Amino acid sequence: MLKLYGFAVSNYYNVAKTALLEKGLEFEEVTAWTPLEGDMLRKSPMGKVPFLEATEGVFTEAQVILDYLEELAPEPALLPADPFHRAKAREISRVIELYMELPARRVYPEAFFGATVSDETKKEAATVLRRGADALATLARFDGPLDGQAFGQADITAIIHLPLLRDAGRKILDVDVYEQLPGVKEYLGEARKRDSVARVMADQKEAMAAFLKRKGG
Ligand SMILES: N[C@@H](CCC(=O)N[C@@H](CS)C(=O)NCC(=O)O)C(=O)O
Repeated sequence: MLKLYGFAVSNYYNVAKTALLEKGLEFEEVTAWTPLEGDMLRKSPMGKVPFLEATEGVFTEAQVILDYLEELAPEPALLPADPFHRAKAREISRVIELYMELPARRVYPEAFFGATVSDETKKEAATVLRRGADALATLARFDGPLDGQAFGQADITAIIHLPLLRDAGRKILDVDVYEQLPGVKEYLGEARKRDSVARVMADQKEAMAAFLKRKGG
């Protein structure tokens, strides 16, 4: 059986978990806290979660996991059938990860863990985040599936990452990406009704207490 390693507070872990649930695949969740050590670090050499263990071995990176699942279990599809629309769906996911989640992540230590981030970092992060949100507003629609096709990878990426990065942006950078994304609140409200998303969010809420305890919160 597939084993998903990580913890249910991690947004990247939750991207992979939502895809597994959407696919209806059987999988086991194995808690792996960061910083990873020993055998866990050998399985995920960059020290990050999630990582997935299949019968043949282990691999890392949420997007790689999504693409593996798509090949392993093509139905229900989480990417459009034709190459062009697949590329457009992946483009949305990449923009969210590279130009929204990653810059916002630079200020997570201050937003969520009581640390301090330099003004220079904040300035850089705010610039990229604003551009990323503008790009997403251009590429995606919020009145149904983001790519205008069917619910899939791009939606999962958005549903899991946007609320967290928006929180950090609002708190620390004075950037509210939702103001740049008309219709996003209604879109996310609808998305939360999906069984997969509802389960992931409920599990995340439950896991938060254990997470904060570890962080000393
Ligand atoms: N590019 C990675 C990012 C994963 C990631 O940043 N995970 C965080 C938890 S949300 C983590 O493991 N952080 C620990 C670290 O970076 O040392 C992916 O897509 O899976």
